[in-house]
Amino acid sequence: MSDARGPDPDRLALHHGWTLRAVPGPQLPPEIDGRTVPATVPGCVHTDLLAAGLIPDPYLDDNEKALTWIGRTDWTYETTFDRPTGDHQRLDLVCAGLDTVATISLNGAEVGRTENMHRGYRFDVGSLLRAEDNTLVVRFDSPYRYAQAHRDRLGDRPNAYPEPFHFIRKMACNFGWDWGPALVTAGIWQEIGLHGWSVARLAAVRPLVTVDGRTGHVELHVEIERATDLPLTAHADPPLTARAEAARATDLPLTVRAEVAGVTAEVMIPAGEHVAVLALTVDEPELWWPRGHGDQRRHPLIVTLHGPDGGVLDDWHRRIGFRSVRLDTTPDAHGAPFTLHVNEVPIFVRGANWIPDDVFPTRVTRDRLAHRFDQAAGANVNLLRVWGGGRYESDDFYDLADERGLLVQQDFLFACAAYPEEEPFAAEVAAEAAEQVTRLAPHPSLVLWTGNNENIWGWHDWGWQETLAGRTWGRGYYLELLPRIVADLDPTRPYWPGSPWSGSEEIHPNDPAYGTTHIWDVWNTDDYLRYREYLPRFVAEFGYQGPPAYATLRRALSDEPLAPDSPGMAHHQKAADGDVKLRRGLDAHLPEPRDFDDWHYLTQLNQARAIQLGVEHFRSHRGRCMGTIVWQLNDCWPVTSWAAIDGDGRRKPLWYALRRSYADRLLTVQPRGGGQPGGGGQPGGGGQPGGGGQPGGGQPGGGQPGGGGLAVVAVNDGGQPWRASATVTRLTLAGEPRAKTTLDLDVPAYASVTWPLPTDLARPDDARRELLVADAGGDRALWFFAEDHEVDYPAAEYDATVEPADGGHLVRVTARTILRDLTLHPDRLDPTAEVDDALVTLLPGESTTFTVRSAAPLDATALTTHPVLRAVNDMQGRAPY
Ligand code: BMA
Repeated sequence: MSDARGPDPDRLALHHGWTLRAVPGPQLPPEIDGRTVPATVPGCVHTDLLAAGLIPDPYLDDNEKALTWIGRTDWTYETTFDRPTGDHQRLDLVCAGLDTVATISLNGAEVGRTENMHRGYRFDVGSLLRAEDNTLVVRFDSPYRYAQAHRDRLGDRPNAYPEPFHFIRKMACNFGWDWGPALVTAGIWQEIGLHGWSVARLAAVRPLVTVDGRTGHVELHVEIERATDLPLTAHADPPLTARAEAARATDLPLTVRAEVAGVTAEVMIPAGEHVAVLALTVDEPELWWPRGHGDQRRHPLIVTLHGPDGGVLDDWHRRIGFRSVRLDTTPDAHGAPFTLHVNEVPIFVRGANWIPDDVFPTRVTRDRLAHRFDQAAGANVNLLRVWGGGRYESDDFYDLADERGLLVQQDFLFACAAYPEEEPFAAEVAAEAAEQVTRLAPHPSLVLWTGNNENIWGWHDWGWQETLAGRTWGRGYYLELLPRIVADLDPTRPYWPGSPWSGSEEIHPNDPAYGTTHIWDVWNTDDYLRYREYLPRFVAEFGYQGPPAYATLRRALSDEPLAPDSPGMAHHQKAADGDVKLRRGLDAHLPEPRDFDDWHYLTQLNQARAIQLGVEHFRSHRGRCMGTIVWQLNDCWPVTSWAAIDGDGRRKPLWYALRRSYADRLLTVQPRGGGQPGGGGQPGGGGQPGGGGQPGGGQPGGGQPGGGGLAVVAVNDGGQPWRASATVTRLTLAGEPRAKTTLDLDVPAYASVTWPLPTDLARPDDARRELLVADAGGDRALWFFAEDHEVDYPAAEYDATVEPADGGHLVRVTARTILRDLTLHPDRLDPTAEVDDALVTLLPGESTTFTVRSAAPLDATALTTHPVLRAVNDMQGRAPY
């Protein structure tokens, strides 16, 4: 639970002996009716039923469809326990998280009711406990019934999906999303237990950490609860007022002490008072830096509460980091930037959007998060945005982010809908926000709060205003309540009302020239070359779909054979017209697939190409643009989606493309000169991109503006200058040079430099048979003058050898012809197999070595041939299907 501090004699976890049963109802399948099953706490109904063998795995085939009754059922959890020994003035039942509409009863007496998954609850239950055999029951009402009742009472509000997720304070994507199944959970989803205490306890500790020059400051806000305070529940005896009077008379003065980095502070809380503020000043503390900018030094902060005799009543420990954070949005000649400064250093954000890593949150262990974070860091990501349709991420999540120097942007939990501001929602949102801002305050990784995901944009552009006819939609949350809570409780962190948001209600919320922008026309309606028409200040979302790894599909789907439209594939594609959009992308760029294997390789490749093109374009405008957050890092189940890491945790080709395009040092060839942004300012007026520069979509030329030139751009997001001699060569596909130049790269730390190329390099003699290669001491950039389906590729020819290596194999491929985007899919042979690189383009005569790790030895021939080893031009000369 959020206030748990390790083994503690005063705390008793209530995680054992739970059972679960459904409240009878007509929707129940016969095998469930009347059954009581063992329950895991923390956990949820779905995982308990699965463990009991009563439901099929919701992630396989279309099992999801048969399980909708679960969210429409009421459920009862029950356990028994003995009263803990020890002499406490108060015994509280502490529930760190209940999902969602819960009635808690102890020995038949109602203790409380809750209706917000995103809050923790504490109930004074001492007077209800007996020595032995206490019965604790938590009943969960159907989230649908609750949400629909509020919807009917308040009037419907528009949203992105036909589900009532905006009428309940519960993880929105639980009701399904365009990458997620509708599996509406219930359960005790976080820790639950008893807390015995006397005199007083630390109710909230909120360190506000700032750095001023070389001095670190901790302004520590402490709130206490006294055993004599008014109880939270109504079963008090004697009556409340009499008890309160008696309490004030017996209150004691208390002391709070704090220590950090060798500095201590102490303050007295007089009788009857509940709050204290302590100031700790640390000279020249070692700082916490985001990864890529320095070390992640953390300092233990210890807070203790003492009674009049000096004895410790309660304590609190966290590791904080000294760092400053500032968001620069000062208007400039181009609009208004969105530049994050940490320790007064402007950071180019190389981000990824984060969704819940599993539909069932208790499966997301600390180890799993650590692995996912290593994958994020491995792709050179430096920021995760916790998207507003999920959850306020866990203490483990934030601790691991602190440890690894991953910056975190946390959305308040509102996504893709008009949210009611009437009660009970206004009070729930206020309480939830205050609790979460307090809980997350100690974490240096948290650098930005955002009001919502796409709701202000939706209000502007998605026809909501007519439908709403004046009803509330959340504006008061995003522009009044939440900024007030952040300013009151944690003014050290910036707040931004929405993603996207332009900084003012006068400016379209998705205007790329102001603040943050989401670019979705590329995926939904246009080609990915259109990324080049944008010159945004900060891209908070842009994404392109691809299917998961083959082994992931094979585990999840029993389709025989697999086809893009086979039943399981279709069920695990949740995006509107997803397959049509995938196909549109293939047609614009790649050869026609002949079978499922081609389709799988090419759609994954196209996803990687699209995002790499976007990232390289945005980074090449470093300065004007100061961040990209790709949609999305991860998945919550096996699905075709925008993710770089699929629902089984496997890296898709996009992951390798991100690693390359998010590297500290990026060498890229970009169109420059002629109608693209950079020459003439923002595409489109009034926030609607599209009117401006026109790099021809789909025409040969790989997006090169007609008649425009090319430039080499070197982007250096590392802390050292980048000095290298670079060669740029125009050559035939057979490797014969046609023109060549050399450049002396000298790129300062955290900067970029652009070199326009002379015409003899920028203009091919034959666009279908040539490419450009820029090389700078191992960093390489390629430019093809035509789309792949137009390039006159030779059929792929290569030599390959396989050698055993520690825990796997080394696969060495030597190209006899050009090999375009050579990729190994060893998971096709063994689901444990992984490879260290992908999307490698070799010129004739060049070699590369892939390191494959796998639990079992792999067949050498299979490993070096179709469909495991693929290149775009291995399809040359074969008929489409
Ligand atoms: C954005 C996100 C998500 C969605 C994604 C893909 O709108 O905020 O809501 O899943 O696009 O459509």
